[in-house]
Amino acid sequence: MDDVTEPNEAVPWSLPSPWRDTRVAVVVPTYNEAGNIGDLAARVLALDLPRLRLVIADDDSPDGTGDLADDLAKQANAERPDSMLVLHRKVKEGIGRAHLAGMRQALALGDEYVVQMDGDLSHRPEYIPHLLGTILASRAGLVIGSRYVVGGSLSTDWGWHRRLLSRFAGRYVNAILNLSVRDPTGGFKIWRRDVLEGIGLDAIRSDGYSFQVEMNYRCKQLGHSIVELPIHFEERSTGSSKISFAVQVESMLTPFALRFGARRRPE
Ligand SMILES: Nc1nc2c(ncn2[C@@H]2O[C@H](COP(=O)(O)OP(=O)(O)OP(=O)(O)O)[C@@H](O)[C@H]2O)c(=O)[nH]1
Ligand SMILES: [Mg+2]
Repeated sequence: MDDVTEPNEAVPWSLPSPWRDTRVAVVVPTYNEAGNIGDLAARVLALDLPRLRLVIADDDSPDGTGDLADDLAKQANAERPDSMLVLHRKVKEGIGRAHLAGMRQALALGDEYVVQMDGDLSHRPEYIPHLLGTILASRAGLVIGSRYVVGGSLSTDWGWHRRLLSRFAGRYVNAILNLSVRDPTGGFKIWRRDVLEGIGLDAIRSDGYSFQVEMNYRCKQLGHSIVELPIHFEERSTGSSKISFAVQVESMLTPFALRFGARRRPE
């Protein structure tokens, strides 16, 4: 199927009660996102979800993202207590480790659903109520904001080589792990708390982007269903990508390790 290139609507839904009162954490790992964090926090906290908590997991960004996030959290918490939290991690350990730290914190605080999203505004915050409504309605273990289901789309700024690579990565992962998910590498997701507890976050090995795939695989192994919701994926407008060569190698090897190697777990 060809990519659909028109952005679909991202009108923030107002969910009906009691859904809008769900305790939901939105975990965002950041490394040098000073140009994005203000807009991101404002858009997340403007959603009509009074019990939403924004959790930033910053790895001591040299551009001061962590300090900016602290200021934003101070303001946010003055308006609505406990609405924003910043984790300051000492070392840059990869997006996977940062997500895990944020998820652990959310679970410890009693949040019932956990959203994970990037901090570069590629993932439109306005889709969060759509993700929450979908997981509540479907009782899936995981809902993925998907670029590759009907109605999903990619920024037209993505060149053909990037589209090809992303499609190849998805096919590669599905071929090895049989996930039957159209966007297995996507990073805009919502989890049910009990599924994260069942997976056991301490057992997750991925540091980088293969975290997404490892988590999907564990979810499926536990017998939970995965639902995909179409999203439009934006190109980042400020800051730069953090994908290193080591992270790309990890992404290539992880599906094998999960299926055949050291990370195999009984079905
Ligand atoms: N805390 C933390 N966050 C990270 C790390 N690496 C990446 N991130 C964040 O993870 C999110 C996704 O990273 P990006 O660099 O945008 O990677 P990407 O979206 O896969 O690639 P692009 O499409 O090129 O932007 C962003 O919010 C980054 O700031 C890391 O080592 N630690
Ligand atoms: Mg990005």
